[in-house]
Amino acid sequence: MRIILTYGTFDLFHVGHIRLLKRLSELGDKLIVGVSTDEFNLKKGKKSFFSYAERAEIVQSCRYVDQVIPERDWEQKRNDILECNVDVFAMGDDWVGTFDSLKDICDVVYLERTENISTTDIKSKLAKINKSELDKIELHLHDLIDIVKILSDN
Ligand code: C2G
Repeated sequence: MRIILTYGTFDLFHVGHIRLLKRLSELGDKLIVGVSTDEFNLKKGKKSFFSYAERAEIVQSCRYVDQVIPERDWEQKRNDILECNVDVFAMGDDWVGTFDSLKDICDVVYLERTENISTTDIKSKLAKINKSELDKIELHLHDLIDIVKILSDN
């Protein structure tokens, strides 16, 4: 039984996450995912849209994932690897080199990230859509006000 372990926030679950988890599941027989708790997210400087419970439920529901555990701090990886008999610790390559110190107890691999998608991008695009929609509505409102003024003057 070849066991794979990864960690992440997995907020606003998207194809970048799915493609990584799919590739990780193909590396072994069991994929364990450490999902960052809301408290740990704050330590990472992140505020996720979905709560830990929702993000854990979404990741657990993914066909490629066998088990979800909470990621509460930076230091738990070594202990998790030993306790879960992990063979391969893997992350997206935005983390390349960061966890090489774990190579004494398991293989450490970094897989290519999926280009052009991230939770941060999704959030900023959504924010812009609201803004541009509001701007359009405001423009039409001013047109309506002008028409009402003309009509009331006549
Ligand atoms: N990812 C990816 N492609 C993307 C976006 C993310 O392959 N377009 C990968 C990341 O490289 C990471 C995983 O998906 O391996 C989860 O990404 P995040 O939810 O952003 O997690 P992160 O903030 O990187 O947390 O202790 C490790 C941290 O908890 C990792």
